[in-house]
Amino acid sequence: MTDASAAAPVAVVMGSDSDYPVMSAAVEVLAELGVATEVRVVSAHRTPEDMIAFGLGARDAGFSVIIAGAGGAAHLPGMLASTTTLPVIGVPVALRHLDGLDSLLSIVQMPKGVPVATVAVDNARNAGLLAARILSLGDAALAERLEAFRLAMAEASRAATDRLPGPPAV
Ligand code: RP5
Repeated sequence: MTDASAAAPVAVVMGSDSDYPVMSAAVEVLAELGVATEVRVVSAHRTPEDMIAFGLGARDAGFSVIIAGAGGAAHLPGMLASTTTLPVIGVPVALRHLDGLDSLLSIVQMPKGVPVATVAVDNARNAGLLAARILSLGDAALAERLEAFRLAMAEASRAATDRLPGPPAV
């Protein structure tokens, strides 16, 4: 799936199409913020040559940030980070076993020199928001949209008090 209308600044890649139900949250929040994405499956294990080619070419392809999600032996984010100097945000995808702890540790425990900014298990929405924050460093309009997003979230949080059930009568 590709947004071919403009060079997308964010690549959202994942090890398998089975990751998409989690990874779609990154695509959605970036769309809410007016940021185009290019989405593709690139597997560190099933298509390693494609993964390396993608990482090596990512900057020249016009991407500014890569969001990479994978589950289990989740090597994709780290391997991409080893092939590019673009910022890579890793999303640990929880699989049926081990509750995503395997994915989390596979992504977060990178060696010195090869950083991956890792979000919480299955929290692709935060990966999208972090990518937007990085892009906003050079995009004042996006920074304004992020601020509006932050204020709306605060308002929604305050309004949540009104939805709490009252205390029982004493
Ligand atoms: C990982 O293996 C993928 O990122 C996915 O989370 C996991 C399982 O992939 P499938 O067997 O569902 O294709 O590489």
